[in-house]
Amino acid sequence: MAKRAKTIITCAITGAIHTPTMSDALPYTATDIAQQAEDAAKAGAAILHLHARRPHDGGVSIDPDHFAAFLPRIKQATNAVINISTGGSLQNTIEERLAPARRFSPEMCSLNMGSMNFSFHPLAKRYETWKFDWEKAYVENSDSFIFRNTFRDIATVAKALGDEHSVKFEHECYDVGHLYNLKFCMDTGLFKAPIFIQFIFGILGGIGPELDNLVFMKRTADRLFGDDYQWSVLGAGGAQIPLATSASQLGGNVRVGLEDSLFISRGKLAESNAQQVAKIRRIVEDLGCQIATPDEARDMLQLKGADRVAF
Ligand code: KMH
Ligand code: ZN
Repeated sequence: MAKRAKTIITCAITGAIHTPTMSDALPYTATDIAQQAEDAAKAGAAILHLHARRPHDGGVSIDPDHFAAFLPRIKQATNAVINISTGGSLQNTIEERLAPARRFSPEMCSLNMGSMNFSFHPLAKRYETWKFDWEKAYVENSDSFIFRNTFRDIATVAKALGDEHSVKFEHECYDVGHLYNLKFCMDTGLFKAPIFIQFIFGILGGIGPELDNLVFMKRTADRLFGDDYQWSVLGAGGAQIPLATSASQLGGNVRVGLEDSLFISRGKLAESNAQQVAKIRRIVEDLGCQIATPDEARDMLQLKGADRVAF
């Protein structure tokens, strides 16, 4: 029997969906983002997917200076692969969204593979009072968000980061059409194998979090990419741990973190990113798989190496 590859755990530390009112655990100061990232890496995350936040009120930020306040600290404290988001606040231009990765030249970046509705406005109904002024309108207005990722945007990111900085992408695919977008881009030479696909389930605007959909996405990717890809699963909210568990059993990698879910179990808020990493690690190991170290993840994804980043 072929030797099973190890499971890469990605942890997405803070993101652009949740707001400080929703959980005291959601980090937004540089110190808290760095500490939670370090703890998540110690718990077993090989890759840290990072957004920045405004330190005074937790607002979503793409200001490179806000990244500068935590990236070197994380690099000093861990060997984890740093993955910088190019999603931004879901509302920025592609040039704005590129700025942090252009400056810091990380080993990895997210790259969203299609334009879509991307909404979390139903969350607003759960809260009567809010910690900060911006939060309520941001969450409510997400019902008008179009997350723009045109073919030209994708090509711009591929050139600016892939060609010029040897960045490897976490190709975020929220629906089956995004796999075909990715295949088209591969056929036109934008990306080289092995690609790393993040199958995303449960975002309002994307495919739902049913196991059938995971199998369908995986089968479609197998057909389109053959052996030339690595894959991982991100389930939003309550789907996070169940879908990650299924993914690891099907030979895939997993993503957890407070960006995607604030919970550790049904109705119970997570205390930290590290708690979610520890939980999925325990499950993956109990079910007979081994987790990948950061260097093993570098090998599996053919990354350029931590010595070639600019922070
Ligand atoms: N929060 C995820 C569902 C990005 O950073 O580019 C999407 C995401 C996008 O991670
Ligand atoms: Zn993200």
